[in-house]
Amino acid sequence: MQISDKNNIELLRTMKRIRTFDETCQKLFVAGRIPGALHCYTGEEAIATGVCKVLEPSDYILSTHRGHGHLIAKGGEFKYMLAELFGKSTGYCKGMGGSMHLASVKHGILGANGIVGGGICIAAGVGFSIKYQGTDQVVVCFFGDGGISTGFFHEGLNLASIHNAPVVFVCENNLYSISMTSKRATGLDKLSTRAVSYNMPGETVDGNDILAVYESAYNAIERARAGKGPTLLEYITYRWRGHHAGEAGDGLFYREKKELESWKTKDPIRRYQALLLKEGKITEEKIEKMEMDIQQEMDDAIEFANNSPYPKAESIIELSMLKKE
Ligand SMILES: Cc1ncc(C[n+]2csc(CCOP(=O)(O)OP(=O)(O)O)c2C)c(N)n1
Ligand SMILES: [Mg+2]
Repeated sequence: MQISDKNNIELLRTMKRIRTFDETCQKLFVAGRIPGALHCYTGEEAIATGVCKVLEPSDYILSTHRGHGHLIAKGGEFKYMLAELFGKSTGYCKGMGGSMHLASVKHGILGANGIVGGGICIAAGVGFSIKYQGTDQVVVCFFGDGGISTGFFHEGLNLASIHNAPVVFVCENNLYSISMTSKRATGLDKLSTRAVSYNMPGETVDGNDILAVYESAYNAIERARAGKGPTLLEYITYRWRGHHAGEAGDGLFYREKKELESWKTKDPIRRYQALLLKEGKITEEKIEKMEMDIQQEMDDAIEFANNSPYPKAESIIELSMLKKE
């Protein structure tokens, strides 16, 4: 599949922005700056980047507890995201959502979700609503391998299928739900085979290969947009950090160091960067400038979040249904 030079660079930039944001958040969490729980996406950046690159601004996504990458790829800005993580009133949810409940409707980001698989049935509903309203939008639902054995998965895929709804189900199989391997939890070699039960196409793709992600997502999203119904995509990947930022030792008490090290050699960012350099589509100087700009964006976001006020107690009423106009 042919991707323009501009988009090639954008794919690299987005993956690097996601990595910088989450690796910085990991440090800020350890330093006690981020309340609540935090789940880093490091190692999985190609999935959010490749899938969201295909989407239009008016399309929707539903995200997970490990959702910062999805938000960044769909247009979320560092400073409002970080302010939300700090619990500040300038955050996307006025500081009341935090990492696992980030949402920004104007970007089509209908919410991260602390409930495993919690976005799947919502996505079926969003897909039905798109169809009912007759627009050509698409909704992408991200969930982990843990989400594939929830009731939501079976209900949501069934509903999306019988309504021929424009939904793309994206299973990020990072091989573990906390410490449980996906193989042990499902007995399956390929989780995408579950698509057969719901009469939709299913595909398993290397989730660390940005071009393979982009191409598979492109086909599924265009299919949904053309009114041909939902697809289940499984992307194989690996998280470099522990299940959550507070987990000691990057999860090495339930997985082997050599397994982690071998996945680090399949780093989606280094892999793509090497390809672009080899093909002469980018130079070392441009990469250095890109990294400096991203670091500046991160530093500005930290300053913005630090200097932002906490929400006032009354603001909870402004957000709630109880508020009388
Ligand atoms: C319904 C539900 N069950 C259990 C949990 C506790 N929990 C939080 S994250 C998680 C594992 C999720 O694994 P996966 O879906 O593979 O996503 P990953 O963390 O690997 O990205 C579990 C069991 C939860 N949040 N919601
Ligand atoms: Mg998982």
